[in-house]
Amino acid sequence: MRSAEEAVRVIRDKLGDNAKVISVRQVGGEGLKRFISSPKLEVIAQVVEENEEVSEVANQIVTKPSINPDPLQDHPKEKVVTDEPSPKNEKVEVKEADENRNDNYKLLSKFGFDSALLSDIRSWANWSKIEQASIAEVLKEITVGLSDRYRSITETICTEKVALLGGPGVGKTTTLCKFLAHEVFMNKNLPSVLKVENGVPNPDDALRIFCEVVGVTLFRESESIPQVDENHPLYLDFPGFGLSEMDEWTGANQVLDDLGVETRILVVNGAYDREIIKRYIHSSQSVNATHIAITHFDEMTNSTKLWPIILNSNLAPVCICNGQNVTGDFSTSVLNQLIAKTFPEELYSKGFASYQRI
Ligand SMILES: Nc1nc2c(ncn2[C@@H]2O[C@H](COP(=O)(O)OP(=O)(O)O)[C@@H](O)[C@H]2O)c(=O)[nH]1
Ligand SMILES: [Mg+2]
Repeated sequence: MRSAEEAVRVIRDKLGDNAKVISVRQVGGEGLKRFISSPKLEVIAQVVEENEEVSEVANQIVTKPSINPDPLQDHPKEKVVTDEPSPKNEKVEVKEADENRNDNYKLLSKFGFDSALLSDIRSWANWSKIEQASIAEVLKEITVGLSDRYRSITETICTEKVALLGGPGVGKTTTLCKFLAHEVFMNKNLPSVLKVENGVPNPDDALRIFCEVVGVTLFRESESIPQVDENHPLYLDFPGFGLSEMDEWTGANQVLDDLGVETRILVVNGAYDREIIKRYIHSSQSVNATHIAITHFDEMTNSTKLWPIILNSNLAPVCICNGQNVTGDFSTSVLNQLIAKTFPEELYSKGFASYQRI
């Protein structure tokens, strides 16, 4: 694709008018490569579904209890809301008993809740309670359920030698710089960086400049790295590995074994499609990845897609990256970040409003 406009047109053709482009950026063609290869565009798009209907449904749900004419009626908050355009439809009352079920399921999926997460939640022991609960209850039960499950993931502390690994352009070097800033400014440590090429070119202009700015030495030869200890951690920057280039992953595994690097963080771009992320997680087994870092969280409308990925990856979540700013946009409170982006703002305020009326 030659231009952003062309990219948008191709996406519209492929995904329809509901596709929303969330980022377009030039990949490849850095430094000298610029002269020998034409730049490529990476486009991340999202298919937005029936947004207007979503807010309509939410409005219906919340306003119903307050206009309920019959205060004796059980659980006004369990009113049915279907896809039908007319909420005043008389038949609603009659259908209520049957159609309560799945209501919250429908509501959550309309709000862009990830389908894999929804089917996980459906298998929870308290699903029968959740599916008929008020919005406030739903938010609470799901938040508690997800937090409990998150806390049961075995947490592994990062060791003194940390490698950032993953596909090209996912934000490995940026994340590494965020760790460096954290080490230097927060932990008052003196880290160093080893840049590994291992047959694949790994341009480092930005990394070199950043290291200079924060006073960190950048090494290119593993022979020259100094003593590594708790206060002198080592961060390793790798080139990106292709999804199917298994020799790149296993090659890196060998390098990491030789250097005694235990913490092997798989960096994934959270805005990528779920299947691609899963394939990266799968490939990362060849490099014995131990942790996972999520980048481009700022470009995600919600975090629901990430829950099943994180809960089932067998990798310890280590950080969330929220943008390009290397001295900020970084959080190791992964649980908080995930929770804060699980429900759309709108649903929170609706939930809060309905909670106030109880
Ligand atoms: N919006 C956003 N951009 C990011 C984030 N992390 C990295 N980037 C950008 O993604 C691009 C590729 O990052 P880089 O660290 O060079 O990727 P690498 O090839 O994996 O080392 C750069 O333009 C970064 O500024 C993030 O969390 N959010
Ligand atoms: Mg890089």
